[in-house]
Amino acid sequence: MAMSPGGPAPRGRPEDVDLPPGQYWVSEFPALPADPPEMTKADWAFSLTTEDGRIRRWDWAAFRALPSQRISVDLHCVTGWSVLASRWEATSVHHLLCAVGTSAPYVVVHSYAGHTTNVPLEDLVEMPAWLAFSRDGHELTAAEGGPARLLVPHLYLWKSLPWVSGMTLTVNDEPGTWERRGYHNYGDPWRQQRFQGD
Ligand SMILES: Nc1nc2c(c(=O)[nH]1)N[C@H]1C(S)=C(S)[C@@H](COP(=O)(O)O)O[C@H]1N2
Ligand SMILES: [Mo]
Repeated sequence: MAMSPGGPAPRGRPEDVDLPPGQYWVSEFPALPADPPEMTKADWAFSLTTEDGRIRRWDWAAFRALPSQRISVDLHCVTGWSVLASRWEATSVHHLLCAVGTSAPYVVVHSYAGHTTNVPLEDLVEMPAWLAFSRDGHELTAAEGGPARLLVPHLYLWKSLPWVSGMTLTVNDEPGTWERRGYHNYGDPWRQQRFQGD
């Protein structure tokens, strides 16, 4: 691909890709909130807590030693915009979950911003879900949700927590920050599950 002096050429709208109902295409990610938590890689860790209180922890070096892949994903924000074919480098959440034994059906995801979101375990195991640390060839900045952010491309983007800090496996489904504010508990963009009752 030709590079313009200022960086990669702007992405065009990929042809033959449908958008979920009610979504519009944007070429670039709108900015996240301006006050990202400052988390250096030296202090960063991802903690996985099982339903019976066992904790498995990866510091940055251990996390980056896991296999990773270059992926291209379509992401759909509940506010209406979609970015298609965004390019990330990421580790499969499945790799992390495989490190612990669990029969818990739900997951609460935590972020360094103090927010949480809930996702069925099956969605993180059966569907591709990722911890991403790089986008468009550069390491994620704090403004982009780094050092690492979750990507759950088949659900609305609020489920893909920026500044991810860990996950807790739970026996009961526990609504997270946005779900308690009235966003849909599951959030399937193809079924327009934006808010409770949709
Ligand atoms: N700190 C923080 N802010 C965030 C997010 C987040 O994960 N962490 N998600 C964004 C996304 S994807 C959405 S859709 C909105 C939803 O919250 P709102 O109803 O306050 O706009 O929050 C945005 N702000
Ligand atoms: Mo969003």
